[in-house]
Amino acid sequence: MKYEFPENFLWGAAASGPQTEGITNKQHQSTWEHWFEQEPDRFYNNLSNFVACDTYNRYKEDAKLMKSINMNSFRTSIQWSRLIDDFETASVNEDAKNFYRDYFEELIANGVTPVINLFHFDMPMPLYEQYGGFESKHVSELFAKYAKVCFELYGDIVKLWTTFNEPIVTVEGGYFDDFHFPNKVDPKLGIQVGYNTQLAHALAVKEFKALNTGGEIGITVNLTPAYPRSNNPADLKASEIADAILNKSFVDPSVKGHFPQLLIDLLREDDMLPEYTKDELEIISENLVDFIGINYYVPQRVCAPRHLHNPESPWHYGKYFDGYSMPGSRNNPHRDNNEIYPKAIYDIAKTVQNEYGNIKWYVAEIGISITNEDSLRDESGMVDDSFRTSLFKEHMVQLHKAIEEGSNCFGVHQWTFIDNWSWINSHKRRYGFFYLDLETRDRHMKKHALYFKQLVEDNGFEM
Ligand code: IFM
Repeated sequence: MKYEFPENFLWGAAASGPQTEGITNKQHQSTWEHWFEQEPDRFYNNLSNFVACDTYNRYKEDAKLMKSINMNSFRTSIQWSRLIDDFETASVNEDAKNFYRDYFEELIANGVTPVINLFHFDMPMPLYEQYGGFESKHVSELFAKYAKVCFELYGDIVKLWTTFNEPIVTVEGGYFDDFHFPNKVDPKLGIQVGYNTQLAHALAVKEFKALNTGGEIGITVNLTPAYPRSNNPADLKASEIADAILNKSFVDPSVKGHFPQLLIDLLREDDMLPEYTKDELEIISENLVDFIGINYYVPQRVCAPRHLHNPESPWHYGKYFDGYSMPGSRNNPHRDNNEIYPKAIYDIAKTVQNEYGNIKWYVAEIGISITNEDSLRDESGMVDDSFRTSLFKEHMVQLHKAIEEGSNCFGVHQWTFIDNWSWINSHKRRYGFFYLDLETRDRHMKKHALYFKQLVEDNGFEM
């Protein structure tokens, strides 16, 4: 059967500034460079992002590589800590300004539409030192100023923008589960950070709409559909709560203009509501997105909590649900045995269609990780990641079915273009179309990239 996708479908890859650019000519640190200097042992094999893909120096070569595999679009992010010199006034660093313009123009010259994100976990360190980052609403306002500068500088050539990537991860990592700086276990503050992030998002959307540059703006969220273990009411309740907290918390306010009632009730009951004002809620409700980017990696199997929450422990949403490993599930031997469940893409598409007014959306990341790709080389030395190709196809079949049924999906970006540095996992897992040699930083095409090239040429595939 031939699976054909809509005309002008975006086919490409996603990455981010802090994971690719390296620190060449960067004035300010983000929290990531700072944290690495303080605690390098927290990062897999003690590898920093100081060089990463060295994109700052190699973006011209990279734009050609994108073209060579027919990518027609690419998401990366501007680094706040690179572009802005003075965060209060949002004054611009000239070198950074020219770098990003040249980078985006180079993409366009190679037939690649840029999708530009503004914050990918990378709080400028001076803003953390002075204000605690998004712990302060002043930083939400500074974010909107920075966003406005980006729209003014590049709005003529960038037509697709997103404000944040996976905003919930910063909250979980930084304030609940100790895998992002500032490594505070302070859930109430974390919830405030989440709320202030949503406010920053809405303020940025407001700036965007006021400027009227003619493009579209969205937010990128990581969705993990919550599947209950059974129809037992306790399991159903657990999955409903997991969904409200982990999936709807940022999507509902961005698309519908208000936070999910279940989330509000639960936080009120536990005395965990953030500080908010009526005016702020109005800003959130008035500044809605044009589209959503959705990152999908794994499903979430959920059951009722097995144990009572220890009242002496800090509050955690885990008191309402537990993760559950489904007997008989298919798992990825190349990545910590994570579950493989392509149908989740269909389920996500249907949720967007049925619960979010069939808003425009795209798969902003689909990531198929392989930990040890060096063991997969063929006689020519090319990484044979056919495993990635078959899984990719299975996910695309599900997406295709949803599109046939009316889902308003306009593209697919694979995470990622060239294997890149990924936070505390540094270079542990590889996801790219191109293999990154960590000694030379040279890029080598993998077999899946050839499949992708054909897929874009045909705007579909046979299976
Ligand atoms: O590297 C990350 C990315 O920054 C956000 N989504 C998941 C990727 C792989 O872990």
